[in-house]
Amino acid sequence: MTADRAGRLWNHRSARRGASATESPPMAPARFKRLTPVLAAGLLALAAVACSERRDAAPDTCLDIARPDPSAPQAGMVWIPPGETRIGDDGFFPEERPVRTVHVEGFWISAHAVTNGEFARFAEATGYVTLAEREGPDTGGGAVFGPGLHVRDWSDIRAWWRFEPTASWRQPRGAGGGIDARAAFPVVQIAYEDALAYARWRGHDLPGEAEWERAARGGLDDAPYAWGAQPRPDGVYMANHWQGAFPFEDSGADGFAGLAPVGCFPPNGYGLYDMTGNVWEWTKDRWEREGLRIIKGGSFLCSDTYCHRYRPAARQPGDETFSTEHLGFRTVWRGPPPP
Ligand SMILES: [Ca+2]
Repeated sequence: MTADRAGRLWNHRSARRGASATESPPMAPARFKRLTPVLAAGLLALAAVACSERRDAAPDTCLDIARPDPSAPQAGMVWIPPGETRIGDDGFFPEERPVRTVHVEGFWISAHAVTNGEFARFAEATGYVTLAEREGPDTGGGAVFGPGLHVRDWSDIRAWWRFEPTASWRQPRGAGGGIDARAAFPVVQIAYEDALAYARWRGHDLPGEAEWERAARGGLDDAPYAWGAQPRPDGVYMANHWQGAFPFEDSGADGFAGLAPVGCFPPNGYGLYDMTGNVWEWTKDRWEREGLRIIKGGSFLCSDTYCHRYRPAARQPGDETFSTEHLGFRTVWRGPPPP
């Protein structure tokens, strides 16, 4: 069913109210589906060539990642102490305003986004099949990024996204694009219920927005970035985002043109990796409309000139039943504090 699914999923224009221009696909205009197959195939081919060339030079792994074990819910988790925390930012996009202060109880959160290797362990242990892998009128496939040759209308994301009926976490860019040698990369093409299923298998939950943002700030409540006031302190890239003219060319000046393995950039003040950039992450808090959840943190597609959402306060709506190649998740465990 993919034509109907694509049409419905790309037709959430009303949900854009309150959310400003984004590189993300869930709110795409309905006319996206009329993108011709020939043009789409051409754009995808160009993107695939560019990505394969760049990935050869990038590392396959940056962290030692423990095998996930439901009997050890604390493994791989970092304690975030209880306290007051700032939520939001007045300096960027309307949906992040106003800044407010909230109290967050202590909790544990994954040091990094859930990886392909971890999700594979879950799928093997449980036989779980994700929404993108299921055949049906409301399931199957996901959104794939493919840079356009030109952009006439910056509110029309058809120039850089297309619906790919064969995309799933096992092949995030569709048929022919598997995850061999990508066990340490964040799992993507994950719908909300897929993320929740993994979390529950581990005895975990998904974070609320306030929990996620408190964790992402790493103790720097007054800073726009997870590491401080400047996007690139001393010229150093602190997160995987986009450099170059979006959506035409990602120069990969930060070391990665496209997705990076988890943990390749410095951790924040709490010891958490990639809270911003690399992949957006699901939270369990609802957006303003039924069927949408808040996603946080920006992705490898965030450019300073167009999106600039590799920041703790950044937030967008994500369709619960949809998946993309720039959206993953991490889990929380609301167990006892460390001794
Ligand atoms: Ca990058």
